[in-house]
Amino acid sequence: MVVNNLYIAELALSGVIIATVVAMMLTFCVRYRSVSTVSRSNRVEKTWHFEIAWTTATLGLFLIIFVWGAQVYAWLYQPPPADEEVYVVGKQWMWKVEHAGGQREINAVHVPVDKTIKVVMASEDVIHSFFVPAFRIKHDVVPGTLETIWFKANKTGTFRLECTQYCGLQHATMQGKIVVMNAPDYARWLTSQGVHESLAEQGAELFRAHGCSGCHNGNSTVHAPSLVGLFGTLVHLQDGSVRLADEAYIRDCILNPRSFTVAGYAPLMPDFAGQLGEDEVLKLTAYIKSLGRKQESVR
Ligand code: HEC
Ligand SMILES: [Cu+2]
Repeated sequence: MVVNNLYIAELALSGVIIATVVAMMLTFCVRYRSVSTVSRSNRVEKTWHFEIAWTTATLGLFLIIFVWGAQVYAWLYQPPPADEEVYVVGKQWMWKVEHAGGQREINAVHVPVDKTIKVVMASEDVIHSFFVPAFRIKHDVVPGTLETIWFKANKTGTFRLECTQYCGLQHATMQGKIVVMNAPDYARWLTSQGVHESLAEQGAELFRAHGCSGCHNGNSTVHAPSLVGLFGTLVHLQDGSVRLADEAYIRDCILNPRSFTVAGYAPLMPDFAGQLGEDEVLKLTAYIKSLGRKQESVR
């Protein structure tokens, strides 16, 4: 495994260095102890050549580790295209999990084996951290943003999920499990949950209930952008910058619309902070994602 190799290499390198230093220390302690009679003449003067050589050698070694580590980091934090998405909201002191099909669970995440799973995470209160030791993934869940992480489990079983950010009195009990199942078992599990509405459908209802549709579907009096096909495109903002319309962007549009305006529109988007919880925002996001591709004529 990618992370393990790096870890073992670092451990081995540190081991070699510690062993060398300790071995030399012990040898010299014994050899030159005060009662020993070995010759102390013939002292070696330190030379610049030697200093420079060992400094560059160790620097080189550690730079290799650095570049390697940076590569692993980039790999970990750039999710490949996901087969499945799971939405996780951390709150004191539990993990609330929702699947795209609308299935909900608490402190457990059921996923299929050998599939790339993208986890979209939000916090309702304080900083939590989503840690699955067996998968070598850990990511802070910070209030006010959406974080994503991914994994691909290559065997079935149950793995521990922990919160590793001290988040209050019951932090130690904020534990859960990741249940990795084979495809048929997973399909059976999904249907056994008895859900009638997918996340996107629930989002569509919120979209009507909170009046979003009043402005955002074509025939309204307010000039608001169509959200059809918005997801995954680049949005030009009034201040000239460009943002990728991902989960975090949509969240900002809903909860923090005052901080930016879409180019070509008046800043009329109301602020929904305090009215919509993180899981509702995730549902709206799922709905907006489900809206398919934008036709060029809409804008
Ligand atoms: C009063 C009308 C109005 C309502 C209600 C409204 N919006 Fe908006 N929305 C706008 C306008 C105008 C913009 C573009 C200007 C801006 O960014 O402020 C916008 C921008 C957006 C964008 C960014 C679109 C893009 O092309 O990048 C998203 C996403 C969005 N709104 C989602 C929502 C959701 C979800 C709701 C309901 C919870 C909602 N809006 C309710 C008027 C509205
Ligand atoms: Cu926590």
